[in-house]
Amino acid sequence: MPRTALRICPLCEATCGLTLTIEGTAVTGARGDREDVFSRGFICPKGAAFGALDADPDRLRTPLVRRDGRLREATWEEAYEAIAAAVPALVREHGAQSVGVVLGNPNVHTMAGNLYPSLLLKALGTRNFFTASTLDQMPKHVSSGLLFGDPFAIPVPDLDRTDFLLLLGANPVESNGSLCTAPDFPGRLKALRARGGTLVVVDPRRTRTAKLADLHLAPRPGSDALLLAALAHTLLAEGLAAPGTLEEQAEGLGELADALARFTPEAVAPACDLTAAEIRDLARALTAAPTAAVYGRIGSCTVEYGTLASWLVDVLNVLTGNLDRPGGVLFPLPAAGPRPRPAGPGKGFTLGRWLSRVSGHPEAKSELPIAALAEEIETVGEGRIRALIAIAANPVLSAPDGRRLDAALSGLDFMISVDPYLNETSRHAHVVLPPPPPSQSAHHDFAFNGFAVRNQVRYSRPAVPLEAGRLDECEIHARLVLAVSGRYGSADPSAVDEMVIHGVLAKETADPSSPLHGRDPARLAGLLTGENGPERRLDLMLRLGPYGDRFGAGPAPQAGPGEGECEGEGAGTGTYAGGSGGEGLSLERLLAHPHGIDLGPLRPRLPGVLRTRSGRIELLPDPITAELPRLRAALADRPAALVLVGRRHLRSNNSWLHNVPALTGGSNRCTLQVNPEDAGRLGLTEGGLARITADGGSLEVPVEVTDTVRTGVVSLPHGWGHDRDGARLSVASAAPGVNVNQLLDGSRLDPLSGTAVLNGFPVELTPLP
Ligand SMILES: Nc1nc2c(c(=O)[nH]1)N[C@H]1C(S)=C(S)[C@@H](COP(=O)(O)OP(=O)(O)OC[C@H]3O[C@@H](n4cnc5c(=O)[nH]c(N)nc54)[C@H](O)[C@@H]3O)O[C@H]1N2
Ligand SMILES: Nc1nc2c(c(=O)[nH]1)N[C@H]1C(S)=C(S)[C@@H](COP(=O)(O)OP(=O)(O)OC[C@H]3O[C@@H](n4cnc5c(=O)[nH]c(N)nc54)[C@H](O)[C@@H]3O)O[C@H]1N2
Ligand code: SF4
Ligand SMILES: [Mo]
Repeated sequence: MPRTALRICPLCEATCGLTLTIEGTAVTGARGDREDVFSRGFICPKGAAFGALDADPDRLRTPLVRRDGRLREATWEEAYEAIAAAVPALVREHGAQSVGVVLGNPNVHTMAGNLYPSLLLKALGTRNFFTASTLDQMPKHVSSGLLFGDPFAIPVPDLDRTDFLLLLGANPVESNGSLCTAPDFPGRLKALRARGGTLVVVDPRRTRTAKLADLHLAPRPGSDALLLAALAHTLLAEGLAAPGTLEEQAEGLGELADALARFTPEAVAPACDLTAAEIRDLARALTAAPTAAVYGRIGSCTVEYGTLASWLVDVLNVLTGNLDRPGGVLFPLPAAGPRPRPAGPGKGFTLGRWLSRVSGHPEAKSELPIAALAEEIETVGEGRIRALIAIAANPVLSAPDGRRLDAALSGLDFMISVDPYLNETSRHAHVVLPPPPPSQSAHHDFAFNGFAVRNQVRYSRPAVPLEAGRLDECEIHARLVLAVSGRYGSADPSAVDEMVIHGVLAKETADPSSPLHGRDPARLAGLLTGENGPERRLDLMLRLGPYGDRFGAGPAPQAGPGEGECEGEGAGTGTYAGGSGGEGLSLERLLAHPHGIDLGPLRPRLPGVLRTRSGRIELLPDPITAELPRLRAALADRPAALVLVGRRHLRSNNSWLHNVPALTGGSNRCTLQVNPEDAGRLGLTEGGLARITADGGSLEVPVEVTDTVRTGVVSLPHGWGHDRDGARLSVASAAPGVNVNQLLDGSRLDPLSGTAVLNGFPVELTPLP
């Protein structure tokens, strides 16, 4: 008899609740969980293909260890012994910097990826740390770090209540949203319009999202910072700025007009390829709306002025009085996150505390640009990366110049991949540690609940028991921590979790401001429930979090207005009405609500979230002031004749979803979209081939002529080009498609964040016979 089990979908940031149909140990169906407190039954084709993805026969079932140059199946013992024999010795001989760590995107979608990498980094002591963030949202972390003192204090649009959404460089109808976790983003956009609200989309392509908009502007790629600066300039120059109570909370408001003086609509219009009137009208509409939210994503981050654009997004939210107010942009309060602390000065956020060895790139949020990984491996000298640990990362396809990185990886002394697939990157590993398929893993969204448009909490236990011979990914990580620190075999993997639990409780019980002050840490640890280390850690985080039961200690002192006292709304199923004392949240309580617990709409959280040195919003921080001249200089640049942007497809996900026939069937999606006017001028025809050339090399691509992309812009998606030897991707390797990132050489970066410029870089096109 088939049974059903609930599982939160890990395939994108929308975090939909799925109801899986299970026969034996196989997932034979997936539909949206209508009772899920957040997603209410929504599902997309990727979630529907959960079963096929889960059962992909190319998924690795056992570890692989390289012997005599070849990767061979091995036992877990053999795999970890190989790591324990290699890594500590390398560190002893060449120092901590000789081991690099790369974390890829799925880490934010797994419990393991959220709970262990910081322990791994601490055990290694390396500064050679790279993640997908420098191909993605690092500009937003940097701007939030500078503005609010906390790189994770990223306000999200109040999608369900706003009157006006200005969306730049995002295509949530295909991507399902990012840094704005909202199951059924498309439905929420339609609801915005249905309630009389306005949607403005800024994108050089007429995307499916743009088609839903009241207004679509298609400026030149890379010009968002200029456009946003001109919007801010207009508000200030026309006396339209209305920051309201934010005025007392922000520093630098008075200096902003001067700093942005040069960015008049007339001055930026030619660079953006918009008219000054369009810019002024948009600024006026933005302030005229009762509430409004400005939101920028990939297309405004992975560009030359990504940090400035990300900063200006929130400058506009401040100038319009929409930061931290319902209907504007708000800071979520996740259940497993830290308890709100009282307002006051914090440590602030500092950039460039150290530099990369070869090119001297400044760190941001302890990370170095992933575009600089290859040179850190190749360049001989003290501190060279000799060993690499790649977890859920495929930088050979996702980062600039895969060919160079490919070659660099093949020269490593030792490499570990924690990855379910033998792919373009993991094929270089000496040890591959494969996590089980998602049906066999528990799930909680540590990361995305911090960016969700509604406070809520959900947890799913494994839908299917762990197959014999498998290790849970949490245990894979815990053992890895032990193995690299020379403790493999002498400690149980659960000791890693207990050490964390003990550390947290020791700190809390010693802290006079903690509700646990003076209590016995060992006794509290004994009160934790959960079947394993990760569950006990989740229980601890929930209980100490903003809605937690605080081990019965009663409500914590209120930090911000309304913080943590979530009464929920109405009496819908799973609506949370606790908030203090014994009624608070714990793993046990959460398990009693398998469809999740709604914690209510987002609420204002200022000034509690601020961690700047001043204790205020620092609207014009020094690194930004120092960067503005570069943007001013851009006003005089002659734009390139043709630039490239990316695009996402609903049935894909970066580089790793191309091995599932259910998601890849049909025509080749890796086409170069060209506007008819450009195609005519260049002699390109629909279905014909073109050679495209840029800094990093050239590619042959099939041409798709379409007016959904504006003139002067072509579009090619990323994550394709699975034709390298030694991978085990039987479906993907047969698919056509090229690696767009081969067009880049890694030298174009947003300097403040180290983020690679993946959008808006110059290309040349020639037709091929
Ligand atoms: N040109 C261009 N390049 C881009 C982008 C773009 O827009 N344009 N987007 C960028 C962005 S936003 C991102 S986030 C990066 C993503 O780039 P990466 O961080 O490299 O992520 P993926 O390409 O998704 O590859 C994920 C890897 O994780 C593995 N994996 C899947 N599930 C699991 C799991 O549960 N556990 C473990 N351990 N491994 C797993 C997969 O097999 C794969 O090897 O790409 C970036 N690259
Ligand atoms: N189906 C699917 N969903 C995904 C992913 C996926 O690969 N496939 N990846 C996931 C990941 S890792 C992420 S980070 C998110 C990203 O989610 P989104 O931020 O929504 O990313 P995209 O869909 O790439 O949309 C970026 C848009 O920016 C536009 N653009 C390019 N350059 C510029 C510019 O200079 N200015 C402006 N204003 N626009 C520009 C592009 O045309 C594109 O439409 O999606 C996630 N969800
Ligand atoms: S929208 Fe995202 S989370 Fe929801 S089903 Fe699709 S892939 Fe999964
Ligand atoms: Mo991403």
